[in-house]
Amino acid sequence: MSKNKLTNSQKRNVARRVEKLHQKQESLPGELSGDLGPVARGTVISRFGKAALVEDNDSRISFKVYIRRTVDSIVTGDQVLYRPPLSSGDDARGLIETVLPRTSLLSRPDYYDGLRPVAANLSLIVTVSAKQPELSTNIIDRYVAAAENSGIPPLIVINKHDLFQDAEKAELDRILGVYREIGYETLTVSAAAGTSIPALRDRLSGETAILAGQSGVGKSSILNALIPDARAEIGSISENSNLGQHTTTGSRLYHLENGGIIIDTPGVREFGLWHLSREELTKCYRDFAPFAGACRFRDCQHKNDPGCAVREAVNQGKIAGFRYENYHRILESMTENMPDAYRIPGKKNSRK
Ligand SMILES: Nc1nc2c(ncn2[C@@H]2O[C@H](COP(=O)(O)OP(=O)(O)OP(=O)(O)O)[C@@H](O)[C@H]2O)c(=O)[nH]1
Ligand SMILES: [Mg+2]
Ligand SMILES: [Zn+2]
Repeated sequence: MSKNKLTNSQKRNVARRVEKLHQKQESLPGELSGDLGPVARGTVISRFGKAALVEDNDSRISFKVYIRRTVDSIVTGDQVLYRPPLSSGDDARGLIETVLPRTSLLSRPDYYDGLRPVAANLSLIVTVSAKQPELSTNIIDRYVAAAENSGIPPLIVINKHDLFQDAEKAELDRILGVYREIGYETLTVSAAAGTSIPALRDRLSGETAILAGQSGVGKSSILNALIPDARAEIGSISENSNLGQHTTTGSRLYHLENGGIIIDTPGVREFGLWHLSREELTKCYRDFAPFAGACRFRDCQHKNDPGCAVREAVNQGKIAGFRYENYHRILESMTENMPDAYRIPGKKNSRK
């Protein structure tokens, strides 16, 4: 994937940093100095608290590592310069020295902690939905908007195809047809029955993809179907709430035999979009673009405004009604559920 390759100037930068790090031993924490091997390039497989698991890019051997305090943030998928531990005991730890420039970053606003990076260097966001816990175009639209905003293309995957009745399959086809018409890829699979798993595996060849979606839609089940050796833990759907039980607790990167990379993530209740302004969300609605410029007013809210070309396109069937409704529902929920940090102090329902 050309997208994941470093430019020449980035390569020169990396070479310079490796050179510097080779010269500089003195700033290592006392207990680590001397126990570390030479600087090498690695991929962050997972992150836990102040430590991480890094896989060497040449040998594919994984090491537990600490993260140098000067390193800002580390997420699954990051490319790093690190030193492996020289001993092989259980307590042995290497050290991440630097994070290399990211080609892309998927972030998610956390209610308490602000915008948090989810995974780096992605080339594809696989948004997973399923009949269970709930098939919702609103949720799909949230992930599609997050993908658009981060400049990473989405692949809309519907799992648990085995659970759909024939009439429901027709409705599902209609919905997916809308997304395909806009230009998004879609794929219906069943992790349980193995349906279209080979097609998904082929599609992921050469990509760095993330499995994203609500808890219980079957992200880890899809991962295990793609890579049986992954043996990721699978949870059940609660009979009381019909929700997943947040079985996967941290993101983790896996290699496919065909060279693809896939990252399994914990399910989230709601992929928040508070960090986007109304204009930014509108830009994420690619199907609105041909019309939004033709609205009578420049600051058109695309609601009841006179001369709204977007609403007119919906009336004429040129924009799907559910996309338009989701757009407004997302906007409303963005303001309603927005953490105070994003609000203008003293002004209810207003964003900074
Ligand atoms: N019928 C059916 N059930 C499935 C399928 N894929 C997954 N499941 C079931 O869905 C439930 C949740 O699966 P997981 O793979 O743990 O879901 P997840 O998305 O990884 O959930 P979190 O890790 O909590 O985010 C389990 O009971 C699976 O057996 C499928 O294709 N068909
Ligand atoms: Mg899981
Ligand atoms: Zn308008």
